Amino acid sequence: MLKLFYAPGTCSLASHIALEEAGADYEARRVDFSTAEQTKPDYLAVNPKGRVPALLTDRGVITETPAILTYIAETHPASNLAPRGDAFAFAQLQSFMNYLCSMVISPPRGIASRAFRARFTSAASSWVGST
Ligand SMILES: N[C@@H](CCC(=O)N[C@@H](CS)C(=O)NCC(=O)O)C(=O)O
Repeated sequence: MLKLFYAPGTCSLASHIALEEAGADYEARRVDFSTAEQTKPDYLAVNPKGRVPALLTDRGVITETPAILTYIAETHPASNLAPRGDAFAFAQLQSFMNYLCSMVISPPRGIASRAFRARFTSAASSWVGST
């Protein structure tokens, strides 16, 4: 069974949603940021980067949200979470996920910035409109 290491109010929500949408057989394991559990040896053994999300699979741990989302989509094809057999559409999906991860949640230009929010809204609208 898959095990998702997550913390409330973080980017791990995307992986959590994808697991639910896929109807995956998984267990959610909360990482307690209030005690800095992500910095403790037990969690660093799961993800040495000390961050969530991390997805434990039968072949090992996957980190980085785009990689986790792609894995969930590929292992649950019936859920149609990602386009299959269409290289361009798949690249567009990768493009958007990587944009979200590298720009939107990364300070100081991240979503907290008012100027960035306006640009993000415009970029997201055009992406959604193109699918
Ligand atoms: N590039 C990673 C980012 C992971 C990340 O930064 N996670 C944050 C929560 S959104 C975290 O775990 N922070 C822990 C900390 O700051 O100590 C991804 O895409 O999954």
